[in-house]
Amino acid sequence: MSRFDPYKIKKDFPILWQKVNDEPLIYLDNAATTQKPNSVLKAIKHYYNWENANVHRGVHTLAERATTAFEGARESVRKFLNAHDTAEILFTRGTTTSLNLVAQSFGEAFLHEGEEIVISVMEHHANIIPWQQLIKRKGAVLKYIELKNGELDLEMAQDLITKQTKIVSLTHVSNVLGIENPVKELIDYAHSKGAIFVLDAAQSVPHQKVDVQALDVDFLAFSGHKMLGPTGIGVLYGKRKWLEVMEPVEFGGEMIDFVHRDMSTWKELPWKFEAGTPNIAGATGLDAGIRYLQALGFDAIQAYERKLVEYLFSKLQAIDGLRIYGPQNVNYRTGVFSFNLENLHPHDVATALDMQGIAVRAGHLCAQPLIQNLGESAVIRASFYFYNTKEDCEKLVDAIIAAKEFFSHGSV
Ligand code: C6P
Repeated sequence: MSRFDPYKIKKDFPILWQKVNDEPLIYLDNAATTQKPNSVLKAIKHYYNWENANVHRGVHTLAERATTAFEGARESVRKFLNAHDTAEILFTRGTTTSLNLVAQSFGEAFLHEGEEIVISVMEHHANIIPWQQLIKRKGAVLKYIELKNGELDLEMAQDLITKQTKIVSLTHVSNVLGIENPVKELIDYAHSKGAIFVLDAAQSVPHQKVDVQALDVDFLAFSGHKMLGPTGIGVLYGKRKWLEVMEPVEFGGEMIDFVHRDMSTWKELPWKFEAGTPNIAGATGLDAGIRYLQALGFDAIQAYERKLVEYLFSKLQAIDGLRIYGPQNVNYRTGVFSFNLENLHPHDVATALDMQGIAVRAGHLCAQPLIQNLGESAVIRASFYFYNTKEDCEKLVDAIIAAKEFFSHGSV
């Protein structure tokens, strides 16, 4: 912990050195996307300067370098997740594409009329709509676990997950409430009823060690851009036993073994799910992002983020007229804080903060059922990462108080 110096770390992220609206940038929109350290930028540049070629095709030296870099990135992801085998690591565009792939491929093959999918009211749209579309095609049923005291209602989860359930798909950490769900318990429960479990790990994998074998999860999805990597690259982990019996959902080059005039056969895993030229540069950037996180170590990251969570939560709680959504017990919180200020529109507050160089998100956060459940149409969200500092949190709090005063005087 003593080696963990956020001020030194911040120097690795060139974008954070700038001024925005004449103020030093304070970037608190990390749940939307994180910034990229020099090592990630360098890895992408190195790839284009020295290795760029198409993968798995050419025999020339650059093609071999590109293939080695791409497959090396897959091995990094495998180790990162502690997956058994690189065959279980599929590169996708991100969490959204990964979840759609499971719905379209596993769902298409194994979900039958009348069977049930269980999700929760705190899901991101990417973990709602693919299932809505699937049940329409299949005549199946979609059920929602509701909230109780700002947390997932676990009794309701047990009532809803039955022998009729084929798929349970839940978020690990909510992008609105910042709460971490007790997924191991739920995975075991789903399995005891014969259902598979899909984990949306978009907001957890960037902040903590996630071990797919220890969790025994069937599928896990995440996005590279939320963990220092570039946009357009993500991962779907799937147990080999499922991926082997699933059909691809995209077809074309790269994924075929042999193409006849009237039928084709597929390559082995993982390539049968990766049609077309993949995001090779993106994979090398993700690889560099993973290395950066591993060099810091998740124990140190989590210990540091924990301190910031406690600090910011207590400061926000002390602001008169500010309502924080999600668990009021700080132990259940992560670095995602959604809130509203009495009588003020979230977009006005976010704009006022931006004028002070502070980047936060405002809106429905791609989680409309949850925002409606909270009785709102929009919220303000500040979300941090390990390069944020206590000073960033102080400035946020001061800026919220200043915005509140500005608007209340403006309305007199
Ligand atoms: N949430 C946010 O500001 P993509 O867009 O595919 O990289 O990730 C989708 C996604 C899925 N699940 C969860 C829990 C998420 O938080 C997100 C992305 C961003 O909250 C952008 S809407």
